[in-house]
Amino acid sequence: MPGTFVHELDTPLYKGKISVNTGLFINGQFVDPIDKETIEVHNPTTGKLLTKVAVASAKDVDVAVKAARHAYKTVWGQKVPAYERGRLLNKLADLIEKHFDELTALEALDAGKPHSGAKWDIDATIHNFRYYAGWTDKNSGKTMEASIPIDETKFAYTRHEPIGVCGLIVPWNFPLLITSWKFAPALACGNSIILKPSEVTPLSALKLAELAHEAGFPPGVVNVLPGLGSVTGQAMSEHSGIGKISFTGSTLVGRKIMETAAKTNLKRVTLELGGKSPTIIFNDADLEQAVKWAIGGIFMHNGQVCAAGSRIFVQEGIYEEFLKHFVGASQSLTHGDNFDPSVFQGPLVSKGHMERVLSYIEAGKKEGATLLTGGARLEKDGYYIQPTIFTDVKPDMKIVKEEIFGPVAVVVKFKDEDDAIEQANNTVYGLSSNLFTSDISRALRVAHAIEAGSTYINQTGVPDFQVSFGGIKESGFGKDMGEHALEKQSMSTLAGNYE
Ligand code: TAP
Repeated sequence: MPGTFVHELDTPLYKGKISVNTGLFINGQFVDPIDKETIEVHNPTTGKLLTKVAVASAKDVDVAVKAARHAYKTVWGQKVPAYERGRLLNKLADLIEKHFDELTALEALDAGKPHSGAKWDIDATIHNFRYYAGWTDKNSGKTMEASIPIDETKFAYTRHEPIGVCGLIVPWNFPLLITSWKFAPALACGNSIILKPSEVTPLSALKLAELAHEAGFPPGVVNVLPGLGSVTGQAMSEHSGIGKISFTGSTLVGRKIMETAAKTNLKRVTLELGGKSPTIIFNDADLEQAVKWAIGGIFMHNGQVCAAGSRIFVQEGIYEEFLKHFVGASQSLTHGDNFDPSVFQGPLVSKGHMERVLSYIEAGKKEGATLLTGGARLEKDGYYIQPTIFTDVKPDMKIVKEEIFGPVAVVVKFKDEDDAIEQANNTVYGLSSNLFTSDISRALRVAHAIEAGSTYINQTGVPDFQVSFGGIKESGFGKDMGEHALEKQSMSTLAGNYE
């Protein structure tokens, strides 16, 4: 049965021990799952088994929901002052900071992130916790005049009350960071939470459970259930004791969650889903900067980024020049072990995902696109794919239409501003977009015409914890980060004389 995963590392970037409890975290303690099921967790750099962790069944979900509801009603929710929630979130941020090196190493090991990328994630996670700690006592309602019936002593006010129990379901690409986008605001508002990490990367969530307990969150307020999406995630979506699911993942699963919510207790749902984001580069852009950012935009973390700039539109005047530098830069990227400081790209997260990305590359070749560079697995252990660039693509090709979530870019020529906007918007997705130009008026005009939740000007997508982030169209709805993540449940009260 699950116990503690202990791993010694002796690398240039981390020397020391990692230890993570691999049970289910329910009601303030690690417990075995009722059905005693476990799942294997692999190191994507080597393909070897790291450990096994518990799998939560629908029965375990039910136990966790009961614990979370009990805590919400008795020691959390409206029973605890806002400043106390802020104190606990700040304490948790301090503990994450204390375990910074261990968490960074854990994320690099489990998710296949280069150490520098994992470090960035943990740093941003800490900022995020502190940001929402500051919001706990500032999320207030309004006072309004009441005019029916006309009486000068009557007024109305709204309060922002917590929802109750929130289910958080997260993917594997930024395991701890995306968790923090949901975990911190849900607790800041006074909700109890049940977190389900991806089955591929459950370890940092389990470490977070341990740290939340140490920070002093009362038992039942924070619960972490590793498990399978089709079992644990599905049971959470069905459970009528859960008032909201905050989900980040694919559009396919997002749809399923919404359907399940509609068929059960009409729980609230926020969906942060997939993308096929455009990067638009105009003739007047700083070419060197545009190449640098476009490379990061699609090849950082192997393109396993929701906002990855996977469709690159380049204006006719600089198309050939851009391609020459873009292909050259992609070929000079370094690949290898995540604990080697010179490495830019680690492996893809799993064998299954690598095979999925390779099948997209094959589809691109079959459908007649020109493969300029890459297109194959790297000859080494682990799940590595060469940075891959296609040109001569058509709008109906799979590699242009569908989210690949891998190191694969398509580069397309455009004539003018209108053409760029039309091509960029020719997608069912609307998560993010990037544009490069030295003309500020054009930048603002195009930013407002692109159908995407965020637009980055002269840089590619780097979310900021103070700025809300989320998509439109089939990229979902609801926001993570910033003030907008503090989902408000306004309750109005009308007060005044009896007459
Ligand atoms: P998914 O396969 O959708 O999985 C996301 C989470 O949902 C995982 O925890 C998964 O569990 C769980 N899940 C799977 N089936 C479920 C079900 N029937 N009911 C409830 N939960 C279920 O996505 P992924 O492969 O982990 O991540 C990649 C996708 O996430 C991409 O589409 C990417 O664009 C998107 N993403 C979006 C954003 C934003 S901010 N919009 C950010 C990051 C990633 P298992 O792991 O056990 O399957």
